[in-house]
Amino acid sequence: MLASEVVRCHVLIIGSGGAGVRAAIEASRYGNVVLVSKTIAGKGGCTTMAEGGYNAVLRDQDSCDVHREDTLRGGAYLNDPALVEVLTREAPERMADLIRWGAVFDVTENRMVAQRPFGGQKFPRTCYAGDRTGHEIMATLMERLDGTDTVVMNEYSVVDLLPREGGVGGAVALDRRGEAAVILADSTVLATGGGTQVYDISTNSAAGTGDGFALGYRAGAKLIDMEMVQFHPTGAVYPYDARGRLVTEAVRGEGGLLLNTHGERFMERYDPERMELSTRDVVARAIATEVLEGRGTDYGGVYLDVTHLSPGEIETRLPVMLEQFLAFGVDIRREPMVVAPTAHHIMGGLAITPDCRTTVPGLYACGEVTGGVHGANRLGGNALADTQVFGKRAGESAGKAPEQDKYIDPDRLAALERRLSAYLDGEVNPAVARRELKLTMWNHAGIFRTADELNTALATITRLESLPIRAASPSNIIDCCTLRNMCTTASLIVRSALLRPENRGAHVRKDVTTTWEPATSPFGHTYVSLTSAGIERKEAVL
Ligand code: MEZ
Repeated sequence: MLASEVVRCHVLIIGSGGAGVRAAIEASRYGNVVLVSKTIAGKGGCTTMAEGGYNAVLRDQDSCDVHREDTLRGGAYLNDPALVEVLTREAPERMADLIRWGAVFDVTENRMVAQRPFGGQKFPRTCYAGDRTGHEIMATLMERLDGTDTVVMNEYSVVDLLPREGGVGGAVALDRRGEAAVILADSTVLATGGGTQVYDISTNSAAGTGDGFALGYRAGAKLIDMEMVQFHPTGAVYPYDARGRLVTEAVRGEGGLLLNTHGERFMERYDPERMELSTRDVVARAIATEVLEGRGTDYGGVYLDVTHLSPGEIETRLPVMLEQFLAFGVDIRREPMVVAPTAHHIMGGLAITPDCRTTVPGLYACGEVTGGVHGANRLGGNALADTQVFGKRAGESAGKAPEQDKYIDPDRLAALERRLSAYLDGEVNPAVARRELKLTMWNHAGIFRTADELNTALATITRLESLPIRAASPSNIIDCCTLRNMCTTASLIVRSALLRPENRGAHVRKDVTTTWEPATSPFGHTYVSLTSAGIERKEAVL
């Protein structure tokens, strides 16, 4: 099964969303690049599904300092300030790259890039292409990638990173038939995106199974703040099969109102100043509370209403929303949507430096698989900017890395082959275990948490991890590997949630009464690696 193909390159990029493709474009200036994509590159990740926008300071009345302060405040000051500084300073330059490469954003009457308000921001700085911003960005990046010599390996899933003396030297990937390729590289970039598919209800594409968190963890990297899971306030609630699908924040940015079944604009009770444009953690909790306290709809959601906007405004500014809801039998020009929180983004991840080095030599990371940029709560519109800013930086750092010996350790490969082949003799259908994992995470590690619930989740995850999972054929081995990654990601989330004894940003422990003013919390990052786990304490504050 193994090593049917051996590929050697300067830079290996794992992941083909906005961060991975941006990294590949940059790295290809320095040497030969291989990009491994679990899906068809450019089609599968979450970037293409990002609807509402990209935050960048483009007007004299706005400033990078204000963007930085909005991001830190929104992130409950858990963000790494150096990463936020980079994000906010470089987002406009990376936006300019996209425009130079042909991306078409909406413009104002005087031909400036149009910007709309998004939650938690003091200035309307979210640039957009209708409500298909990510799609426009991804199409542009893919065209640009085509102009480089990058070799794209479509529909290959990485099963493990390959160690090299004290670091990482490439990866092993399986194609759809279960045939392996060994890719040896001087430097390796993880750009695998997020993992909220570990929850029952999620906005993520099917590819969002948290592979990168698990690959990085197994390779010895340090992960921070994995408990910080963003629940997007507004996911579709019905029909059943569409549950969780993203209803963009742009709906609220364009003036959409949140109402409970009593017709109340309930955000007045939770954030009277910012109302619907409060930060996502606050709005998601508000909606969940309305539903829990009996003021939700029969479907378990609240109303999101844009019927006061003109049909023309809805048709031009929210065309995807209009089309999506028409397909569900709802005309949002005439009736409200029903929405509820949905797992959207993991704000924790691999610890990185501003030049995207992880704690493991030879391994770089960018985009959602990293932690520290968004702190305890991400502002809508900062993720697309993150992919471009840190994608470029990761590609550049990996590209500049020196050449290394590229060798295959036959013992290591033989052990991997034995582990993968064992799945063919397993007993339990991975789809059954996957279902249980997703329900467990949704029910016990969601918006509101307690230590008891988290321990229940951890016990289930530990049991699922030990099951003899079965691959019905070699092409199903990857399903078993994916389940293993999902279990690892879920376990990292839950273990980290148990480590943080405070309520902060998206992390709410109902059994913990301690709430600090975010800026003065004595706690820093939670961290988990193969060798240690804990929470940083800021002695100076204590
Ligand atoms: O940054 C995001 O998550 C985003 C823009 C999503 C959305 O609501 O459209």
